[in-house]
Amino acid sequence: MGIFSKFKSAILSSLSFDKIDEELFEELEESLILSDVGMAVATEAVEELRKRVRKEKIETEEALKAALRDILEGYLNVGDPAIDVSTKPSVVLFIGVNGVGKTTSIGKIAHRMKSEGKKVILCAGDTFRAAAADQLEIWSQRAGVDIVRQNEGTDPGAVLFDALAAAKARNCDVVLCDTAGRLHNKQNLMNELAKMRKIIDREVPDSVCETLLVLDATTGQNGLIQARQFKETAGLTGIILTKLDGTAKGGIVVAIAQELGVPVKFVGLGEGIEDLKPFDAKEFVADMIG
Ligand SMILES: Nc1nc2c(ncn2[C@@H]2O[C@H](COP(=O)(O)OP(=O)(O)O)[C@@H](O)[C@H]2O)c(=O)[nH]1
Ligand SMILES: [Mg+2]
Repeated sequence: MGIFSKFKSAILSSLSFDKIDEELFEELEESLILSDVGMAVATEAVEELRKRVRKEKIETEEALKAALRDILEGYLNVGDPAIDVSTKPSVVLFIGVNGVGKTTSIGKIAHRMKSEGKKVILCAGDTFRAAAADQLEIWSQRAGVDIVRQNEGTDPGAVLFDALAAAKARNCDVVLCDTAGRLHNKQNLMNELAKMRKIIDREVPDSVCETLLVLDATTGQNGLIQARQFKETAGLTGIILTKLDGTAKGGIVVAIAQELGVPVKFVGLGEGIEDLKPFDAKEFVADMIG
């Protein structure tokens, strides 16, 4: 059973492929919309499928599914699915609204990177609530990596400054930086990120810096709206899609990748430290289409 196999029942299993006709195309489009790929993607994908069926004289269910897989995979392959950690240190900022799974994803990714032999340090950039740094500290202990934190209410830029200094002094490979969900407010977010990037540019000028948007898959189309807003204000380099274990709505990543051109890097599949998987477009689509 595949990781994303919940989609399978959600999408194509109820369709009858006896004949490839207009009725089937319409049913396919409906099924795609149900999986939350969005109206625009569903329409475009099926239109493309119609063309291919004509051009390639597709007649069997298998060939039809292969063509649809290929079309959707094309939408998902919009950039490097790996997090760029090619400089020492590299910096990764995690942004997104409250409750989507930023802190949890940082813990999982820290664990993963550490097991790959990287020296990781966490930056408790969500200084809005004391509990946020406490939560990140628990993850740092679970993952067995260092953390830099300060008191509640400290300027996140100051915490990042300290974390970068510690990363240099301790010869770390990667700095994973948490942020506060309240940054969702446009102006706040822009100001805060501009400040953080300035500090990064000054303190570790040759470092690559990724800005990853964390999205909760269970929110479906709402995720697309968040992604649009964050892309406009924050200049995203990737998406982490969490809570795919609890939903059949993950099709939303197709809409996000297709519309915004931002690659999905990891998916969250539970609350545990191992419940994270690199995103694999081929596997995802195969589970979706069957
Ligand atoms: N089922 C499931 N729960 C998750 C996943 N990622 C995070 N969570 C839960 O979502 C809640 C919010 O996570 P948190 O990391 O605090 O979100 P943040 O506010 O964005 O930092 C917590 O209860 C997490 O355990 C996931 O992939 N699957
Ligand atoms: Mg948090």
